[in-house]
Amino acid sequence: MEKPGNIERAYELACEQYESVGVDVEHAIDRMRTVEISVHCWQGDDVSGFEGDDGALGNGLAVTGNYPGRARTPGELRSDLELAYSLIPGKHRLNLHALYGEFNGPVDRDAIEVEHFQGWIDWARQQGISLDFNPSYFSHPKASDGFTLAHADPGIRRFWIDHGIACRKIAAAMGQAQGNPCINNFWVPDGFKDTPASRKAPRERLAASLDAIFAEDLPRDQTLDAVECKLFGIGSESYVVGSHEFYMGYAISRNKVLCLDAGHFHPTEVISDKISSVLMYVPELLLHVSRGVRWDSDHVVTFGDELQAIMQEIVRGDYLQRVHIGLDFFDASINRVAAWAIGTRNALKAMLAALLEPTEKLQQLEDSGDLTARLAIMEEQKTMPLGAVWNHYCQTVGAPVGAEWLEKVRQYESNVLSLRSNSSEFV
Ligand code: RNT
Ligand code: ZN
Repeated sequence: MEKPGNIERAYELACEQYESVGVDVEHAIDRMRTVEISVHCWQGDDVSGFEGDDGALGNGLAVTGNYPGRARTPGELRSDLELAYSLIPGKHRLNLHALYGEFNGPVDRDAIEVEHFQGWIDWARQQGISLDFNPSYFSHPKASDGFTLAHADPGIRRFWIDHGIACRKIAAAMGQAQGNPCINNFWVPDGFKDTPASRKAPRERLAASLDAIFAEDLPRDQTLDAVECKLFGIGSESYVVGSHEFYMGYAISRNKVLCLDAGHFHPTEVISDKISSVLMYVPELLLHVSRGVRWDSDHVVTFGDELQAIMQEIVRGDYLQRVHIGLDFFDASINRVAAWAIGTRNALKAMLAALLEPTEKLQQLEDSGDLTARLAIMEEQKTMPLGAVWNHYCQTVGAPVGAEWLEKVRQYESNVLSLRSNSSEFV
């Protein structure tokens, strides 16, 4: 464990080094304090939710691993989240899915109401955090053939339209309670395993269904609708109705937030390059920061090139107010609280690295045509003492420094998680 005095000494030296390249560390830290990450609830229980049916995950979502200790109740999930938040510097949001409501008895998705989320709203207020939301268009008998809002059957479409409408009301109530907009993200799995005879008809139906859901204008200070595209999924390899082009056009024409998930494109395609393009035309972006390994595998976010590039783009483009940063990964092969801590700390560390860049200087060099210096400084930046500033930041906001947090997870595992029965059916 680092000695507190050493952390401060290292920080002072780091400040001098950053200052020598024109970076004001205190200013970077002030900006860092305003960054809120929307932590996804579904890492805690393998996207199971609390509908009480223990149904297998479907619609192309796959969680692998059988690490013991999955949260089985709202109380367990909250307790796990409280530990995770205590390991992450700063105040962050919680991203809930509709299937995480507290239902006393069966309530179908088209009938969910604010009351089913009152426990979450109260808990969030008590924790001082804000909520984001997602309708759940998967793991349901009416989604079992792979289609929901784009289904050929109008009755099934109606059911899912009503789910979307119900979710918007819940999101608006959350936003009203917390005093800032709850981002309500629509991802639908609809697609075909094999070659469609009509790529057109399902897209027309999806647009019409979404228009029906969004028919009522809700106050933008309470909730913002986001739409998430995808290239392909397991079981929808040949065609996904809600492709990038589909939702890009939809978001622009309907003034919606566009959601870009880092795992939803071709493996060599990166969302960092898309941010400044789509923000030319859509008001705001939601990111699902994730990590695909060969495919949309939702691995825990690591401190890799693309994560750093995403945060650099947000800072370089001065988009901190227009980009909502959410996480989307689920790994059941490691301790789930540790997964949250690792992924969220990495996202924040990458944000700090971006804020510690001499952005203006780099952009001036670029404008003056000095591309040699641009590359030289970008490369020097990679070995600047980010870790010293990160440790200082964690310490000043009362979060664990270095791998200290792992010890807390281990204690919790032996005192709490290991006592839970291993009900995960995914191996
Ligand atoms: C699926 C999408 C979607 C989900 C969550 C659970 O491919 O990424 O965002 O992961 O809604
Ligand atoms: Zn996603």
